[in-house]
Amino acid sequence: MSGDAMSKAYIGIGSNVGDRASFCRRAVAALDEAAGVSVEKASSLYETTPVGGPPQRSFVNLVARVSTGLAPQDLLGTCKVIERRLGREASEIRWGPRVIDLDVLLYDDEKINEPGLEIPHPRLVQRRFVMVPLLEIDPGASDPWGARYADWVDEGEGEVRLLEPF
Ligand code: PH2
Ligand code: MG
Ligand code: MG
Repeated sequence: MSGDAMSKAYIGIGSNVGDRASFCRRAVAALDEAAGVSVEKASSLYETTPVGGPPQRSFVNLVARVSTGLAPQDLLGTCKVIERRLGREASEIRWGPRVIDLDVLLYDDEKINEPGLEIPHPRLVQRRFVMVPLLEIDPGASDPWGARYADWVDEGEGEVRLLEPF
């Protein structure tokens, strides 16, 4: 799509059911294969304590940076299709166990507040399982108002430990 304006987005990926790392890697591969999306960079995989929800197994999390020609709502739709393809069931407890979860965290410098889609992701800064991998791939990442995420990483909740390189 040379010449077309591509957008840059960050996708948060997590799993805490079954072979968690494998689900995460399959999600990255599926993103890269999706029409209009290419994965530019993926963080390491982290094992993270659950934040919110019922008592549950620890998660494996990572963040991927993508280049995309899709509009934000279409990128979200692609994420939902991948979740279903990897076996995610529709009716789940909020913040409960899931085989795979893909969240659009940031999309260029856009600020979006629509039903089902809020960008930047509203809980990004409170979650170390998002902030740590995001800052690994882009230490200078900032929000659409210009605040640097590196200045906020200590505000987050939960423990994060490096599991394996991508
Ligand atoms: N996702 C949630 C709720 N809590 N905790 C961790 N550590 N990792 C997650 O991906 C996660 C969570 C809701 O999507
Ligand atoms: Mg989520
Ligand atoms: Mg989600």
